[in-house]
Amino acid sequence: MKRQFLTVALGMLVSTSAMAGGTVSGTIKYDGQVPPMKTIKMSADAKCEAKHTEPVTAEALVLGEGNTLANIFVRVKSGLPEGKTYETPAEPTVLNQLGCMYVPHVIAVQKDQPVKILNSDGTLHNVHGLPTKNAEFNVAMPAFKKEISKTFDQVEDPFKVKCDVHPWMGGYIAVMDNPFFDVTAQDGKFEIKDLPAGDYEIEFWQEKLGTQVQKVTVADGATQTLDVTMTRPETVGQLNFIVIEN
Ligand SMILES: [Cu+2]
Repeated sequence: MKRQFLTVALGMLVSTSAMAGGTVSGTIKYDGQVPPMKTIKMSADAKCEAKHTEPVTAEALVLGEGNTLANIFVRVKSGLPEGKTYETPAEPTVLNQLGCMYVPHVIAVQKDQPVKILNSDGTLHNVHGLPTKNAEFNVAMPAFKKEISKTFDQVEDPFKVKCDVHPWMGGYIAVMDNPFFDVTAQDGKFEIKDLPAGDYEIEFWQEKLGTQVQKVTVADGATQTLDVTMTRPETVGQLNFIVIEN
């Protein structure tokens, strides 16, 4: 009798965990003419220049094989349960200054989650964040200052981070109040896990291509594929698209 009860209890446990939410995943590609990216000249700082053996190009549009899109911030725009709050991860997200570039170029964190900003270059950087909802910040990181930590207490769309020493340096930080987001690497792949079953709008953001929204229905225990193509909006002129002054 006791044994039978245990079997039933275990069975329920397994089915509950298998049913806990669904996944949305897919690949984001670029469609359209690929504009040439401007080469960044780092001769103003010998330490920056020395970090690179290959020419460095602007990151306004970073493509992988088959025109997959890097640096796409993917998030749930609508559909999450109203009023639910989510735990803040204690683990920091890292933003490195490496070869006088921001690595990764785009990051996303949850509210109050630490962003560990590293200086791996042995040269002076100046991290200048330009949020509009969070407080603006401007922190000098001399060669000896290898690490600082920042947190953001307001949800905010991706905002620019720049370096006042190296004008070509630019990156983005987005702040979320839930864990349902991702940022693509060069393979263009994203995955948002553990979504409660329901209907959602998923938003895709790229710094020059703008945003795109797709609808998706998520079922418990299932993966829904959402392959997305982004292209240059009419309003972005071809030249504007590629010009990054340095
Ligand atoms: Cu710098």
